Amino acid sequence: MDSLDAMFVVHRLWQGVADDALARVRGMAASTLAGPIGEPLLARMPALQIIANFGVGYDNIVIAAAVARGIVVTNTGGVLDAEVADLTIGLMLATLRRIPAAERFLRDGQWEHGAFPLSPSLRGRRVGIVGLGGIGKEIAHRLTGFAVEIAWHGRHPQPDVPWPRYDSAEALAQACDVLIVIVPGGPSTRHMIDARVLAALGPQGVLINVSRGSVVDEDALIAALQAGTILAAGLDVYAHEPHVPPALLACDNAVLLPHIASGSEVTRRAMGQLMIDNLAAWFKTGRALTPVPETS
Ligand code: NAP
Ligand code: 8YV
Repeated sequence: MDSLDAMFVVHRLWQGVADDALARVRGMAASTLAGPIGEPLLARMPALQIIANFGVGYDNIVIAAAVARGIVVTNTGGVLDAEVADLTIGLMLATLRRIPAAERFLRDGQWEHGAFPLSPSLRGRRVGIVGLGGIGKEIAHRLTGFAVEIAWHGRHPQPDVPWPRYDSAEALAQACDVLIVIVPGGPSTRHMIDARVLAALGPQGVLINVSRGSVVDEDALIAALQAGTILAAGLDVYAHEPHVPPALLACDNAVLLPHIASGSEVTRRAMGQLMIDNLAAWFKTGRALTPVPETS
């Protein structure tokens, strides 16, 4: 905010902005936590040229509405890939080895009375990645150091990738026993991970979701965790953040994080800088640095 204030006249939408001021706004800095940014808001901002999003995902923006108005949308891909991949690996291990439960066990003084129960393991598992983009590839590269088999699903083949591709999330789930989900949110991936995919993952299967809550059918996931259709889940994202359903909170076989995958100081600063650089470049040169494909 300090950097934006130094460069622009900034109106803070959450404090209320008069219609005549809104009508003169030419650039928007947005967060993936704010939304949906669609026609009702854009219609009040006829001078808007660019929306710079703080986040690589931009499902908070109704992209067709922005395209229809000729508005450029930018995101912050790349600068967060390594951070999100690191957290994903941590969440996967925490879920399999039950690290949060083990720590609670120690702090509760239970170790005095006996050892923590043996946990499931990553050893011998095959890990499937749904969405082999910038972050998915960083996850896959980290996994090569863990000596596990890797496979993936995406809509398009990637000839340079050494890992086998499956045609659907369900086929990938059938072939794997850890499923890591890292596709964009939005209508095309809504409930892509449903009861069928979870059944295919199987009773020893572990789901790790760091993408968007909308990608997983949350009710089906809760039912699968309760029934033992899958073994466990590690989640960073939810259908209605920051609300997490009580039934999910009650699942001992779930490790639940509050959407923190990119949430280190250094990475959030890099994301903020790229968002600001996009606004600065646009108003200086008429070109954005990292426009999303729909508006590039
Ligand atoms: P990216 O580089 O654009 O990669 C997305 C990948 O998903 C692509 O390889 C794409 O391949 C695949 N994909 C897209 N739609 C698909 C579909 N319908 N079915 C199957 N595969 C599909 O994006 P990224 O930087 O890796 O980020 C991915 C997402 O992670 C973001 O959009 C965001 O929602 C989420 N994210 C979450 C956090 C967090 O804090 N938890 C942080 C960063 C990102 P094809 O086009 O070939 O299908
Ligand atoms: C952030 C994210 O939590 O980049 C994304 O798509 O979900 C995360 O990096 C988010 O952008 C914070 O607003």
